[in-house]
Amino acid sequence: MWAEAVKVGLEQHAKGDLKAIQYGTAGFRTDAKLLDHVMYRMGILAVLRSKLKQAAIGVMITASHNQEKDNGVKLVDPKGEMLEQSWEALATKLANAKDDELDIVLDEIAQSQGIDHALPSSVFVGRDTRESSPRLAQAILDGIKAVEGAVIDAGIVSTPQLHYLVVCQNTHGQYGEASAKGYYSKISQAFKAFRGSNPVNGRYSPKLMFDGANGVGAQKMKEFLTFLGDSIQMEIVNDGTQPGDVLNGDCGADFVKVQQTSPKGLEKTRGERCVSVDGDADRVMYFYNDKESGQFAMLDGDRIATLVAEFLKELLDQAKVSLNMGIVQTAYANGSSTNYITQKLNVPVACVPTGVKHLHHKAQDFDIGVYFEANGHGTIVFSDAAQAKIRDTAASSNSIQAQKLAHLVDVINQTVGDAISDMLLVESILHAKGWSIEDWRKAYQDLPNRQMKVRVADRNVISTTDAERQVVTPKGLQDEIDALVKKFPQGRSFVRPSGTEDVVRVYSESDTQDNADQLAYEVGLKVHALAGGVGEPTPKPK
Ligand code: NG1
Ligand code: ZN
Repeated sequence: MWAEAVKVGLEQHAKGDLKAIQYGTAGFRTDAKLLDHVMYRMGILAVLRSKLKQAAIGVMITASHNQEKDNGVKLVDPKGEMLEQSWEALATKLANAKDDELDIVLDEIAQSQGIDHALPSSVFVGRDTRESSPRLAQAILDGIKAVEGAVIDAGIVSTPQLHYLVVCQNTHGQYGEASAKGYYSKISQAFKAFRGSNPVNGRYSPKLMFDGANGVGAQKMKEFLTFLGDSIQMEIVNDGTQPGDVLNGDCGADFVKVQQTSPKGLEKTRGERCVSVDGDADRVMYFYNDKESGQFAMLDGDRIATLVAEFLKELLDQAKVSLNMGIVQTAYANGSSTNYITQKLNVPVACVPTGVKHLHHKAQDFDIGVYFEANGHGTIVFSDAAQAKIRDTAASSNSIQAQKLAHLVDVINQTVGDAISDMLLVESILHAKGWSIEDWRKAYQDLPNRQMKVRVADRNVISTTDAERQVVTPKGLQDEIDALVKKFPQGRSFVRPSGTEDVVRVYSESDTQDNADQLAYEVGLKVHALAGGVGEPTPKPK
């Protein structure tokens, strides 16, 4: 039944002999030139998914922190989660089907899933600021149109805004109004209500510097500021409006995290609280350069998770609301943060494989699940019962703490990690505590660490277990890593294939930066030797 429907679009969006592509950690992601047919097909798949779920589905066009020339697409499920795993395989199958077999593969999917074509559908389409995004959005719209799906074109939005829209639509406005204005109003009102009328408190000042990665985050932050009024005093750099501005070019959350240095435009700041977001504004990184020494210091996702969990715990105790809370991390979490959580906070902590879907899922095991990747992607999810308990206590008692908790719940975008909402959450807590960014950093000292990439012929030769902390194949590699780790004080290291880039990632920690660098280097050499390294191994650290 699909042959006629997809024929017209197929001529325009043919795959031809382009090589196979895989739905990875964050959807399909590669050079934008290779994605047109994938977009067309994902438009069709989103319609099928919407019919199956009888709910709105989201499609976001972005390659997040990747370079400008890349792009990508990810599907958002009805409750704001990432696409269900079994459908990732269907997405991969559909994206790689030969042009003249597309109708057959579509039939197979529809039949195996029991999709009723007569049912209505609704697909939200959003895109980032990449030059290739409008063209790729058009391919998605063509796919949706080919199978007569209904589309809501959200235009340029951050990834978390798109997730928010989908959830608002599917909860019939219960989560909020399904519009950009609804998003800004809900969060900014809660932020102002939590904070009260005085933007200054103790050593906290409302002034901060914002690095927009020359992407959608800068645009959306500007819109947000019109709702926030004078509750925040912000200077935005890397807003993408200057000649020579390059998306994620020497700026943005990933640059700051991996390079462990200030982004372009903020190198000369001294003592100011600075924030970087990534190319689709779902990651946030705090940092500052010391007032006197100029020394760079970073506060990443682990720091946000511990700050938030500690504060929520205090508020819950004071409000006498009993709810269980847990923190979810990945193997990239700094060892010091994990120690701090277990020894000082006394909060249960779980470790899951990389990728938001794993974190989000695990976080739902708790009444309040705080999940963050070290790279600054994360949020807090509250069970329905937890939200009801907080709201009931706020309404029925005079507890200011319970009311504060209720406001905080609305500052948080629970649908997915959201750089701007997370930032406002951190700002709320620092304000409440009267803390400067230096005060925040005193909680614990990060272990020096290093992230590195190794190129190999086929990254899938590396398989892992134990939340990616142990290598299974190639045989012998884990023994080599264990032997190296033993040589370094407080050493820890693991390797895994990236789900978004064609590389193997190496992570290491040790007592000093030199040791962390050396450990990563030596582990990298073993990966290169045992897992089919391509080209020269990474040079020795200086
Ligand atoms: P990969 O390329 O699979 O490591 C990266 C991040 C993930 C996640 C995805 C999606 C690291 C080490 N990895 O995945 O945490 O954010 O991108 O954007 O930060
Ligand atoms: Zn991102």
